[in-house]
Amino acid sequence: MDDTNLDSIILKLHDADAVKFGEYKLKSGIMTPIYIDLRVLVSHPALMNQVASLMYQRVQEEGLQFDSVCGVPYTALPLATIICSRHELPMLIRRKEAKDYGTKRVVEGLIREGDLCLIIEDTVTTGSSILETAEVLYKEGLKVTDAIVLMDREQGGLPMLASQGIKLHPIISMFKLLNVLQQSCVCVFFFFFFFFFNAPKSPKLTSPPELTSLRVKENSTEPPVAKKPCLVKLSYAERAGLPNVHPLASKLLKIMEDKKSNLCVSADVTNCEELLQLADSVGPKICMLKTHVDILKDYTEGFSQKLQVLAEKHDFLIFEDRKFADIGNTVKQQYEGGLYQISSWADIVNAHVVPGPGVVKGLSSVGKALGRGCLLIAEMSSQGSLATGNYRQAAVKMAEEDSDFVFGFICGSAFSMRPEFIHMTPGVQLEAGGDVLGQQYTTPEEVIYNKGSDVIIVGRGVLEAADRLKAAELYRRSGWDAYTKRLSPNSN
Ligand code: 5BU
Repeated sequence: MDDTNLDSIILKLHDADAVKFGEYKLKSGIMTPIYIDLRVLVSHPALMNQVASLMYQRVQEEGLQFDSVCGVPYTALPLATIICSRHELPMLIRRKEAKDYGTKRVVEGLIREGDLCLIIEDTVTTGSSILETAEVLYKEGLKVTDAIVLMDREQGGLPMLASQGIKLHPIISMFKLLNVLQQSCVCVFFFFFFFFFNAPKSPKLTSPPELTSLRVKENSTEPPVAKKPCLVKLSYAERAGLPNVHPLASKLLKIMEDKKSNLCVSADVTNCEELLQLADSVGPKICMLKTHVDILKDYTEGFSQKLQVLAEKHDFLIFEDRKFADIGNTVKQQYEGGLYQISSWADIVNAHVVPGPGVVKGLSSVGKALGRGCLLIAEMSSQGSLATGNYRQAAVKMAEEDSDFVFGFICGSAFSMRPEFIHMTPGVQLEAGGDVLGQQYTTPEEVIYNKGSDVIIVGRGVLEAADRLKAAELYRRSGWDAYTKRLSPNSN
C-alpha cells in the first residue's frame, strides 16, 4: 500500500472531522480521548470513494477469496456498497433488527449454504461488532474467515477475532494515525503517549493538565473480551496463554512469571569456563542468558552443549545476540553453519531489519522447524543510532508478517500493541548514564514501568560487580518490582 496515499487519507479524515479529540465513550463502554467517527464520510463522497478504493486494494493485496461481501451496519454499509458496485461483487445486507412483516429476514441477499462472506467494517475496538455480524451470518449457514477494517484502535480486536477464526486486515492502525497527525499537529504528540503508554511517568514528559484528564482509562462497563486494552497492563502469565503467542514467547513468559524475573544477563566474557560459571551462578535469577559467541577465545562444540545443560538446570533461554544483517541466503548459512552452528543451541537470535524481509525468511527457513524464535532490532541503545522513526514501524511490519518465527523486538520502549510480542531493552544499569563508546543506560524502573518494555538486558551492571550473583539479584528485584508496580491497578 502506498504510504503517501495513506498519509493523505489520514489527513483528509482529520479535516473531515472523522478524528475527534475530547472525552468519548465507546460502544464497548471504554472511555477514550480519541474518537473515530467515520459516519461523517457520507458527507464527503470523494473521500468515501478513496477509502473504499483503499479497502478493496487491501482485499486484492491479501488475495482474499469470497462469495459475497457484508458491511457491518451502519457505517460500513455504504463502503461495502461502493466496493460491490464498482467490482460487481454480490453483497449481503445484515439487518440490525428483523422485520416483523414479510420475509422477516435478518440478512438480505442471495444466501447459499457454505458460501464464504467477507466482512467490511469501518472501525474496530474490541472486535465485538464484527463478531456479532459474523454470528448472524453463521446462523444463515455462511462462513466468515476474513474482515477488512479501515481503522484498528488496537484495543484487542485483532487477537480476539483471531481466537474466533477471523483474520482481521486493518488498514490504518491507531499508531499510524497518531504518527501522521503528530507530524501536522503538535498536540497530538501528547495523545499519542497517553493512548499507547497509559501516561508514562517520565519526568521528561510534561503534559498540560487538561490532557492528563483525558488519559485512556477502563471504566466499570469494560467489555467482556480484551479486558485490559493496554498491553502493559497484562501480566506475563496472561500473555503466555494468548491464542496467537509464539510457543517460545509463551515459554519465556512462563519462565518470567515462575522465576519472578524479567532479567536477561548479557554474558559478555571472553572464555568459555568463565561464561559457564557465570551461567551456573546467576542461572536461578534470570529468564534468559545472552551471548556473543564470537567474542569467546576458546569456543568448542562442547561449550554450547554444557551451556544447554545449564539452561535446562536453571530454566532459562539462550539468546545469541548475533544481529544477523545480510541477504536471506547468507544469514541462513551463518545461522546453521560455520564454526558456531548457532541454530543448534540458541533458542533465540536477533536480526537487523535493514536487509528487508529476506533476512527473516532466511533465518526462519532454518529456525522455525527447530522451534527457535527471532527478535527484530527496532531500536538500539547506542547514541546516534539511526534506527528511529519509520525504521521502527518497518520492524513492526516485518514482525507481523512472520510472527510464526519473530516474537519480539529489541527496543527502548514498548510500541507494538500486540500483547503476544515481547519487548526487550539493552542499555540498562541501576544508574542512568553511559560509557565512553556511546552506550546509553536507563534504569530498570524507567525501562519496565515507564517505557512498558518486558525484559531488561544487563551486561556490565552485573559483570563488573564485585559479587555478580548479588548484582544479578539486585537487577532481578529492581526489574520485577517495576513490573509489579506497572500491573498495580493504581498505576497510570
Ligand atoms: P552492557 O554491558 O549492559 O552495556 O551490555 C549490553 C549488551 O547488550 C551488549 O552485549 C550489547 O552488544 C547488547 N546490545 C546493546 O547494548 N544495545 C543494543 O541496542 C543492542 C544490543 Br541491539
